[in-house]
Amino acid sequence: MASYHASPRYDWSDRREPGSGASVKILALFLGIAVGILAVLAVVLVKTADDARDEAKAAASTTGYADHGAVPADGAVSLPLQSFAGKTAPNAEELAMAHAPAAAALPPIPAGEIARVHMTLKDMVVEIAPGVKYNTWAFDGHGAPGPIVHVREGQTVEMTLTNGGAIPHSIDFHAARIAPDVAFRDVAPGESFTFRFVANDPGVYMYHCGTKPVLAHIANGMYGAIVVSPAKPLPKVDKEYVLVASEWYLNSDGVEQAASLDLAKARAMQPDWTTFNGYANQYVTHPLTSKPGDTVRFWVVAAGPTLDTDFHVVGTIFDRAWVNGDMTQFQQGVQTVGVPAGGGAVFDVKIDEPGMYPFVSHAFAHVDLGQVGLLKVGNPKGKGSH
Ligand SMILES: [Cu+2]
Repeated sequence: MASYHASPRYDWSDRREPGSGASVKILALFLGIAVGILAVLAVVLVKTADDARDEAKAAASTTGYADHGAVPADGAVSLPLQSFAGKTAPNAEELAMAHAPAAAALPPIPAGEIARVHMTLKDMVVEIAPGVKYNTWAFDGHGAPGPIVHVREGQTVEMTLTNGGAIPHSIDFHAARIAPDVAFRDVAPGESFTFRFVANDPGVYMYHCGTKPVLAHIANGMYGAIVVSPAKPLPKVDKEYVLVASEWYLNSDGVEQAASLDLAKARAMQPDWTTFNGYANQYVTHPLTSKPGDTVRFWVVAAGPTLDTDFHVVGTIFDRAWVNGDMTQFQQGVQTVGVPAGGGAVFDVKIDEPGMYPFVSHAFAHVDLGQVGLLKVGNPKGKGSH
C-alpha cells in the first residue's frame, strides 16, 4: 500500500476538480486497497496452481499413469477430445461378416473338486470393430474379454497366471474371498503364480488385472467373467449366454495402424467404442439364437473400466432378474437393470414369438458406440428394429 501512495503516477491530486480533493483522495485510497488485495490474490492463485501442478506430477509419477497414454505429466488435458467413434475400415460390412464372433455360450463346468484354470498373458493386436485394430494386454490369447470361467458353488478354483507380456500383471477375481495383497499380486514378465480360492458365492463376477494403473490395464482388455453356478440349481433354461460389456478409448482410429490407449479419454470417460464381448455390434451381424418358447439366460458382467451397462432386451421383459448377481432372490417383470462397472447380473427371458430381439445397454450412446446385439428367435423374416 505504501509504495502505491508513493507512486506519483497514481497521484491524482493535481487533476482534482475544485472542491473535490478529499473525495478523490478517499477514492484513490480505496482503489489502492483494492489493487493491493488483487495483487495478493493473484500471487496466492499462482502459488496454488503451481502446487496443484506439482501434486499432479507427483501423483502421476507414483501411480505410473504418466507412462500410459496421452496425459501430459502435469495432468492438463483439454476437452473435448478427438473421437474416433464409428470410424471403421471402408469395407466394414464385409469385415463384420468375416469376423468370427466371440463365443458367448456358457461353457460346461469342469469335473472334480478342483477347477484348474491356466491363463497366459500376451500383448496382442485384436480387432474391436470392423477393421479397427487395438494393442491389447490379453488374458490367454483371447483378446478381450478373457476366457469365460465356469465353476460350481463350493468348487476350488486353482488359478495359474503366466505372464507372457512385457510388464507386470495380476488377476483379481471378484468371486474370491482372499487377501488381495497375496493372491492378486503382480506377476513379473516370464513368471507364473498359482493361488487357490473356494468359489463359495454363486453368481457372475468380473475378473481383471489389478496392477496399477488399473484404469489402463482394464482399458487395455484385461478383464473377463467367471460364473459360479449355484449348488441348488437355478430354474432350467434352454440357452445360456455370457456377455461382458466394456468400453474402449483409442489414440487413433486404428484402421491403418493398431490404436493404443488414450488415457486422457479414459479419464474423461469418452469412449470411442463400447462392446459386448470385445467387438462392436458382433451379434448384430452374427446373432445369438434361440427357438420360440425357449427361455434364454444372460449372464452379464459390466467390465467398464468405468461405465455401467443398463441391460435391456427389446421386445420382452425379464421373467427373472438376479439383480447385482444376488442369487438368493430374483425380481420379476422388470424392463431394464443397471449392471455397475465391476458388477454382474443374471437375466432370464422366455420368448415365444419368432423375431429379432435386440439386447442393449439402454443408455443409448452405448448402442451408437457398438454395445448392441441381436437374439434371433426362430427364423424371422427381416432385420431388427434397433
Ligand atoms: Cu495388467
